Amino acid sequence: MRSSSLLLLSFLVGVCDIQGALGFRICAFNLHHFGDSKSKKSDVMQTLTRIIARCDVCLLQEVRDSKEKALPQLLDSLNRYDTDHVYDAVASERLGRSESYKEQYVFVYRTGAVTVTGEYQYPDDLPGDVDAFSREPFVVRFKAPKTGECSDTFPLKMMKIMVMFKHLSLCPLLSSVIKEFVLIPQHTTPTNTTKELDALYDVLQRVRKMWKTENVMLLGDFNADCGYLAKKNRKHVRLITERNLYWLIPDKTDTTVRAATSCAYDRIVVHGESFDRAIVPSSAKPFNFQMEYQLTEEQALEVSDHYPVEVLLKDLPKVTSNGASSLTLTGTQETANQKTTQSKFLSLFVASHLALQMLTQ
Ligand SMILES: [Ca+2]
Repeated sequence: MRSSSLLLLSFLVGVCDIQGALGFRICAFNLHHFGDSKSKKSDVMQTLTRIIARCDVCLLQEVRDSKEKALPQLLDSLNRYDTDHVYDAVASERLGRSESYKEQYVFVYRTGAVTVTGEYQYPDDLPGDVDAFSREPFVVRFKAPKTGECSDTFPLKMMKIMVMFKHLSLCPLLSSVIKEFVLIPQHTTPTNTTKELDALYDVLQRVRKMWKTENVMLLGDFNADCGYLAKKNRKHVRLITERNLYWLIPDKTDTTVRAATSCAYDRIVVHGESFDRAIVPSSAKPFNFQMEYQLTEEQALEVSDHYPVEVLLKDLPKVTSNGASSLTLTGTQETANQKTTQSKFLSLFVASHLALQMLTQ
């Protein structure tokens, strides 16, 4: 392959990495007793809205909305705050062994970015291990049509026009992106963390088999650190020991708001190499909303005692409906200008490469 071709190829891969860095954001947030009283605090609701509006899909935990008013209010607030997107939610039943204490799992998502293609409330009926969980995973399958389109996308279409790549499919280079994935949420019971984390492995196997998919992410407040998950017990947790599982939030991470504590309670784990490849490298991290929004510790604790954790999936540039070479991605508002700049840069590069071809022929 000629050097100009290699240059173009490396540029293309580079561009895809840049685009990936803009990404599709999945978040998990323990809202710490989210219900009626929290929904009446307007500053808290405003901060929650700003946090959740950063995400294409956001798992909420500790939703204790017995009056069923707080969640609709939060959705309303999101849709008023971010008019570029429409937010909807899918929620589990109220889960828990005790009648007096129950929580819901809720997935808030942008309707333009994903569609829900399946829901499965894990029945916790595994023979020999019935009732392993206090809050059984509410598993949801999502289709994200805007991630991972490989054919007829810009710049691929342009590349096909070019002599050098007429017979070369570039799709394998972009195989790290995925279109459909499953999220398994879990908020473990602190006193039963080891057991519940291990049992998540059984949930994973059942979901893989049931939906014939490898693209599964497990996420939530696993309480997977400090006093709740002793180092000596980790060898008993298949979610840690089994192969093909990637823990994206490292053990040294602090997902707690209190300055006095540092524990990696909240985690994101992906199953399978292809899903792992679809992750933007080093993008998994807590979102320190206290620092970001310049809150005092007290103000931040009003919102939650946890930071959300988040991760970016790579996605691809596309031709817009008006045929222009601008890029349409599922990222957030603040990245829009970057995308346009990159698009112009890419157009310029392709044009100059074509000119070079003509001159050298
Ligand atoms: Ca149970």
